[in-house]
Amino acid sequence: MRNYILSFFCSALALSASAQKSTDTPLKLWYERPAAAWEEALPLGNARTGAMVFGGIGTERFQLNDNTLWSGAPDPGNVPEGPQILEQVRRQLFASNWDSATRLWKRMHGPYSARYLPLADLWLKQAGDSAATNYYRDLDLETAVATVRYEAGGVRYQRESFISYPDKALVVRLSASSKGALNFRTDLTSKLHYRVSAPAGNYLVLRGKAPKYVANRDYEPIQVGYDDWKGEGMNFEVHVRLVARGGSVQAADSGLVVSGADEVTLYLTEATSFNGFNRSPGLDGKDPAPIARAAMTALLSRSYTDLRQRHQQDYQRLFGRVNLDLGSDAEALKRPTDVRLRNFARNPDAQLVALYYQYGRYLMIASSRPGGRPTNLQGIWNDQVQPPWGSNYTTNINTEMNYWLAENTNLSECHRPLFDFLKELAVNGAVTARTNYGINQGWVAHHNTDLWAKTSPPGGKGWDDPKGMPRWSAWPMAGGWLSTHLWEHYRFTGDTRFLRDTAYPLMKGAAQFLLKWLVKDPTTGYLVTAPATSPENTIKINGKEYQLSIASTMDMSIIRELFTATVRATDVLQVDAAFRKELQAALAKLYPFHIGKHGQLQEWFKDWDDPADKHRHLSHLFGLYPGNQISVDRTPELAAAAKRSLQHRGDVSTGWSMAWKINWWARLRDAEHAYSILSSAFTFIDPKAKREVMGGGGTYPNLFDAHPPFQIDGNFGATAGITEMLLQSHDGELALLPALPKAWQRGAVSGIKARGNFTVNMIWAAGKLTEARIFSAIGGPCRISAPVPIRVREAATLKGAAANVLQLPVPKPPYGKDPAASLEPLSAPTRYSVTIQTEKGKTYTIVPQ
Ligand code: FUC
Repeated sequence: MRNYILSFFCSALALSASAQKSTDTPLKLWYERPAAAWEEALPLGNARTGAMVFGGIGTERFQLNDNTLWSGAPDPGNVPEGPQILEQVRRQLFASNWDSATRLWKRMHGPYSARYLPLADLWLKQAGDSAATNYYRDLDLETAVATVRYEAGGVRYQRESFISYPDKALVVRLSASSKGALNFRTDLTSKLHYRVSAPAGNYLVLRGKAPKYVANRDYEPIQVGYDDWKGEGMNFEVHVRLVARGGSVQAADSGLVVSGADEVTLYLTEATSFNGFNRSPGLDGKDPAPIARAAMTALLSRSYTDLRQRHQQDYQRLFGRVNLDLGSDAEALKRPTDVRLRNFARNPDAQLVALYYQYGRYLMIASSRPGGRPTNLQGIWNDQVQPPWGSNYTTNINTEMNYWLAENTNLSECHRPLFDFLKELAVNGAVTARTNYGINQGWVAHHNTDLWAKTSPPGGKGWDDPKGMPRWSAWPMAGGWLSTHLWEHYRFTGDTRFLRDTAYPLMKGAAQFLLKWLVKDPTTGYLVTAPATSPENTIKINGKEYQLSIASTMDMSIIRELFTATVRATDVLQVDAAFRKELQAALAKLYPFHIGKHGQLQEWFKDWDDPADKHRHLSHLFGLYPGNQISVDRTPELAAAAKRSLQHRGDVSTGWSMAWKINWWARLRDAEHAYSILSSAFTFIDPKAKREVMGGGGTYPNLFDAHPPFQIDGNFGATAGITEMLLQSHDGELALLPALPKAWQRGAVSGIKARGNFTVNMIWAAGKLTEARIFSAIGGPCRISAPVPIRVREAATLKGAAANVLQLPVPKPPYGKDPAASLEPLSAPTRYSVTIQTEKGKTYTIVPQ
């Protein structure tokens, strides 16, 4: 263990992109049985094609996805009479008629988002015996290869599979210990409309058609509606080619039959007719056939070994940047992953936490790569035609959480699909802003979106859906929140060209819309939002629930965060002085935070908070995380109020809610509370149990997060949270080990990132920092803090450092207090800091004094 820490620490210090191979703690999810349920299968992906590998014995199944395969077609759903509706809604709100405002708002509803759909299934059916011994399957996170091995009838079989990003294909290598032992049939099926043909003896093609409509509610008359093959709805093709060594491959009944082969390589490529967010995929789509075929043809010139090497190199370039060692338990390592998960409460083996952490990074690489679409509620993995919440983009937390780990776990380029998507949302969102709200500047997006970059409020257009709720639909804040990701990308990378060309225009557009969306509250004189929700929660006043009011804390926090970032961006870029002034003026007039009578951070416009409320959303804590308005050092009173709100809500909730709580407690520097919530993520969830839709959290055998049901945000949010426990950089300094729990007495991490483009390696023992190395990619002053007095080994410390990307000043937000509120400002353990002037390309060693 000790050697391992040292070796990885030293080699990682070179901060090279090459992968570090750990020997005694393999990063593998492994099992002794095939997957009996989808949540036991193992995910592969190149961010476009996804596969869940079941590892069956008689029958192997690869459940396939393509991240552009969604139902429907562009359907803006804007409401031309919107400006009048808005006026009426506001009139009701300012007269405190919350209910009539809510009823009126429903007329603003556009259609629900489209649904993300499964592509196809690839089946390999082995002839003969399905009883096997010595069964083993795994997913190796260091290579992104899934392997299945077993013995049957005296023969040892092995299947190895991966999905290559550079070569755009799923590749499976089947081998056996005896000559001629491979006898199986290959079929393709789909849950959507499809036809299969075999244009050659070793080649299969599945042509498919997606529905033009998939219902959101089970009471809609049409649940899954198709056009004919030439009509509306996505077209897609899946191509399979088999190459056998020995024996034969023949086409039979739309399948391929392999007889007596020694070894078989299966290649699968696929494509959809997706032709951009604003084009009908059925009437104006691309032809998927030549795309899938061209990808297949390109594979012909490469050997299996070559393809595997190219895949590994590409993958390890990203994955190998970070190592995390929290210690390991030799006994635990001998057990399959699902057993370790079941044992976690009794034996919280820290290597499972590290494995889960790296799995979060693996899932990000497998589902979000430059040029592709952003990850949806299930990443790219979905086997249902009507998946929970349409497996869509839910932007009032889930889509954002999916990207919380992108920067700090050193996968910055995986963030890019989200930025490309924002460009599309900005196009559609400008039309929605104009049509629905009469706002001619900037862009808006609401709580759900999809492949078609839908920006109108969801909720059911043209029919009065009883479940279409203003408590989530009246939320024109998605553009604002998502745009803060652009700013964070800049803060982590210091990439000014990105800020100028990509980030700033989008941030500006989101801010322009929100400037016009704000209205003056006639009673307080502050700028407020109206209508306002605290996403999905309701206000409880004298036993009655209300959905809408004005100036929710979350609305105001998102606006404050975005405006502050946009002002900073104008400073960095030296542009738009007049606009900057407008933003500054608005910032000064925004309805402030309030501390309510229970000592809580007030969620609503007035002190309506119910301390018994256990709602999963705690959107009013946006300013603590992911925002940067509430901080233990700068605003200890607000931090104490945020803590009180967290205590009221409790720990147990849905998967993503608990992941958010890890990040909040880490920001409050309460290591033990953050760890205790993280530990409860390791509650084994049996996929065969009823797919409950609200709550509990936990993890499925394949380490997918359970809302339940499966939602990938919890995986990503927890990985981000673990990083936040080890390193923070939001508050003008690089805080080393800000929330290190007792459970991680010794450990090491390398390659994680901080704002200001610093790469950080740390080693600690007996709960105390032993050494940190900080690599500065762009230079600049850097304040470093730690729980112990520290010094810099080989650089002069700076007095009164100038601000850089890391240290952009963050203003203290003003706040009011209920006269009845009583609480002490939060006091956190003492920290010690040093400031250095870093030079670009240099590494600095920090040691305890
Ligand atoms: C929001 C959340 C739910 C779920 C869904 C996808 O509606 O409140 O818990 O995560 O999104």
